[in-house]
Amino acid sequence: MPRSLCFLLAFSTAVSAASISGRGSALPPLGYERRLLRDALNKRSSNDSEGSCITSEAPTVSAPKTNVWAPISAEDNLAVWNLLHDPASGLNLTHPDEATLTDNYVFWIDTLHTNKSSVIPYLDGDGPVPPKYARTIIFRGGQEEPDSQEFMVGPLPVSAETTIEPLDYIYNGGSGGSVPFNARYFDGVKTSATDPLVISTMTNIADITAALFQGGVYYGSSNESTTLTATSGTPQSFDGTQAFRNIMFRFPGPATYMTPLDFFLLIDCTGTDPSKYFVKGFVTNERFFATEAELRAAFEAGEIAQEYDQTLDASWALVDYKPEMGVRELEERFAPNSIELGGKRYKLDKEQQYIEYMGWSFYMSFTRTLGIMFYDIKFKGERILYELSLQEATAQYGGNQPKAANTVYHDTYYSLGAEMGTLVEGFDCPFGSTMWNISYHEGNQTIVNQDALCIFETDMNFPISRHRAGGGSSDYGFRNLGTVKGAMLTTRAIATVGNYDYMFDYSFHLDGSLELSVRASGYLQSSFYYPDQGKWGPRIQQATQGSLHDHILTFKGDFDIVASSNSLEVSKLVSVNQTQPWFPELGEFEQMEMDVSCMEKEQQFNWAPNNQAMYCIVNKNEKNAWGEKRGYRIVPGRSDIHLSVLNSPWSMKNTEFAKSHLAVTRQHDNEPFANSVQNINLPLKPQQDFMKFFDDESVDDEDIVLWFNLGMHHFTRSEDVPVTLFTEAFSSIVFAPQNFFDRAQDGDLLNRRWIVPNEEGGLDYEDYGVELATCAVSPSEPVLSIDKVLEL
Ligand SMILES: *[C@@H]1O[C@H](CO)[C@@H](O)[C@H](O)[C@H]1NC(C)=O
Ligand SMILES: *[C@@H]1O[C@H](CO)[C@@H](O)[C@H](O)[C@H]1NC(C)=O
Ligand SMILES: *[C@@H]1O[C@H](CO)[C@@H](O)[C@H](O)[C@H]1NC(C)=O
Ligand SMILES: *[C@@H]1O[C@H](CO)[C@@H](O)[C@H](O)[C@H]1NC(C)=O
Ligand SMILES: *[C@@H]1O[C@H](CO)[C@@H](O)[C@H](O)[C@H]1NC(C)=O
Ligand SMILES: *[C@@H]1O[C@H](CO)[C@@H](O)[C@H](O)[C@H]1NC(C)=O
Ligand SMILES: *[C@@H]1O[C@H](CO)[C@@H](O)[C@H](O)[C@H]1NC(C)=O
Ligand SMILES: [Cu+2]
Repeated sequence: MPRSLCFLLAFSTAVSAASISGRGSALPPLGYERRLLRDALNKRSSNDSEGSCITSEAPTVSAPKTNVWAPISAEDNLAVWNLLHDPASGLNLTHPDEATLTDNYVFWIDTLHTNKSSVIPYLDGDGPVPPKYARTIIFRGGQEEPDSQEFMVGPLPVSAETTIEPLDYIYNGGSGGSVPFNARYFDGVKTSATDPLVISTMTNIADITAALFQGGVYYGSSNESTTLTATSGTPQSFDGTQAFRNIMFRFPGPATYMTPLDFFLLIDCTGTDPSKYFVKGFVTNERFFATEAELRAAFEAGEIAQEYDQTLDASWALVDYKPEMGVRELEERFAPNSIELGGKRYKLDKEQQYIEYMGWSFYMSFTRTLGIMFYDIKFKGERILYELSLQEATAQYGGNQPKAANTVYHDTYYSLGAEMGTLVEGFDCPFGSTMWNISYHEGNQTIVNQDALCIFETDMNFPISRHRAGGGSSDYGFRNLGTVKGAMLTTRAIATVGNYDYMFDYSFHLDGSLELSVRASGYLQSSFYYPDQGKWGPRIQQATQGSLHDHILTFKGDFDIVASSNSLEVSKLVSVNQTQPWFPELGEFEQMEMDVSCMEKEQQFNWAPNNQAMYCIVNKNEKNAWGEKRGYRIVPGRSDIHLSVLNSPWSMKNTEFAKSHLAVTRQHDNEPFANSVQNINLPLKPQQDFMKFFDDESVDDEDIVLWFNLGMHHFTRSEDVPVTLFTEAFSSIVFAPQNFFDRAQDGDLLNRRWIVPNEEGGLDYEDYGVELATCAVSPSEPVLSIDKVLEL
């Protein structure tokens, strides 16, 4: 039994190596984690091509085509920046560091998506490589009619042919790439313009805030005597004709989100002239005071005393070790890990950001707003998806106070992709994961987020298939048994946008299915605790309420099942009365059948009640060996929801993509995105109106796009302290072959066992040549010790 012996040996070596080193228990957990992070940052300096299963690099492959979706390079960004700032461009730009409200300056530069119509002839034929373009948003406060205008700049690299043109064609709201001044992103320039009003107002009532909030005063964020922080969310306008800030005050510190106070200042900040900004009022104790005089009168009458003190020290809300919580037996031992014992089984073209794995192949891209994106996803050489990308991360809150009631977030507004940060090997991703950098542009610079994307194959910890069939029996009571090992390749990135860490996993399974999951961890945007406001969430600390909210993650799946012409087939399970002559005694009786049809027109729709319908993207022109239409099924996973509130003024027309579980539209070059990045401040007059995608076009045997939502109704709880847990805050969906093949795609896998009882009463054991790996886990090289991992 050499094989099982080897396995036992490997197992015991790993255990003893970890326990001999004893470093994990000798060091305080925080110090230990820092070492790992430092290690992740320094990356591996040793010889990566060595054979260890932890250090080995993935084999390389050459992408069949140039990655035409790739992000623009640092050189292109700099050249675009210089071109924009060249006086000859006529844009009259000021450097952002010196800009005021009434100057023109660059907000950001990013990569413009490449039109599918120009990609397909290149990808599938001899067409030319499509031209590359940058997109840039320019704030034009220096204009007669101030606005924000987006431009496309290309072709790249910058040459005499390169032009700067308004980027209007992807927006359907009526004003193209122009966003009114009042609705544009509230950057530092715009926020500081409101400082004088906020500071003078809060200074005038410093005696009141100090008395109510344990000495809390606000004289501006840079004043050394200030003891409060000010925060306002979005939207900050309804339609661009007004601008406002509903400011909430909190105690500062790393967990400031968890120490909110019962005090709000509402200001109007419409236009480019700060002298015209004014105070709309104050809110505390669930009462509104239009003027400082009214507030002061109530204060002096003792009417607005605070029932609870907020905690000044928020150490209870840090994600650090809490020894006072006690000890869990054996927990000082190093936790289990997933290791690629047989070496890496996926191939990479790092230059082209192209990956091959077990029949899968795909390209990756990235934008600062949408994060990581996938293109030309094929399985066994046939295209399944042209594009798979996040479109928006929405969160909407509720509460009887200005901040929670007002808050809707679109995280693309905050450049979600740029917030995809460094991952900790061994904790955020398995040891030995391939780590790629993510970079984005800031001004004329390119910022590198090191090791922000990890790629790894893991054991699924359950077989992809197995069966114990009749036939044969042995001394072991055995019957024929077949079992196939489960594994999957995952690409993962975590975006920390303000208070939340969203973890995005795209997992490619051996059977041709593709799973997407999103998990959320991080601080609740909490509210001050009011005993009568339980309907907006529970009390989670002495003066803190966890505010009720929804998270909706909107994705685009541009399916191309073998080719671009696809249909959305709905198979409803219906219960029907029928008779069958061989059951005369039953008369009419109910049974189920499938009612199959294809959707005709573009539409938004929801999962059927009781999940009693199957939705498949099929290619009517492609049949499998049995004459069935080849397709992929959209399999609902966990928590596939839409927004709870459909008619809120704060999300009325700019968040329509989050208001149904699913939607299907025709693919168009001018409808690449569900949302626009500055739409959040335009709920009543959107720059991009998702509803306009539904203009009665046919989706039957056409190039169609499926839009789908993952998410979570966040019923906040004490266990969201210190942070929301990834275990529970979790949503997923699966795309699985549905008659795409003639049989399950596991027969060609060698990592399996076929065990049959033999004549002698023993077992014949077939391993198809795939022996248990010894890899680094051998007596001569106990690589699994923690020390060794730290030194990689
Ligand atoms: C790295 O390892 C490979 C394979 O063992 C070896 O050929 C090469 O010389 C090593 N390079 C260095 C710099 O040690
Ligand atoms: C250029 O912008 C500045 C403000 O930054 C403005 O004062 C000036 O009038 C503008 N020049 C032209 C020609 O528009
Ligand atoms: C992409 O397609 C749109 C719509 O047809 C067109 O207006 C635009 O110029 C195209 N972009 C490029 C870079 O060719
Ligand atoms: C900070 O604010 C206080 C109170 O308004 C003021 O007296 C002081 O001058 C400010 N400090 C600075 C550096 O502006
Ligand atoms: C990531 O970026 C760092 C710093 O720019 C660089 O040293 C490293 O080689 C990069 N890693 C990869 C995998 O490209
Ligand atoms: C970027 O701009 C800054 C000034 O804004 C300048 O000092 C720096 O040299 C520029 N970098 C490059 C690469 O041009
Ligand atoms: C089948 O017939 C029974 C008896 O008439 C009726 O109660 C039931 O609702 C029918 N079922 C369906 C699905 O029509
Ligand atoms: Cu949440």
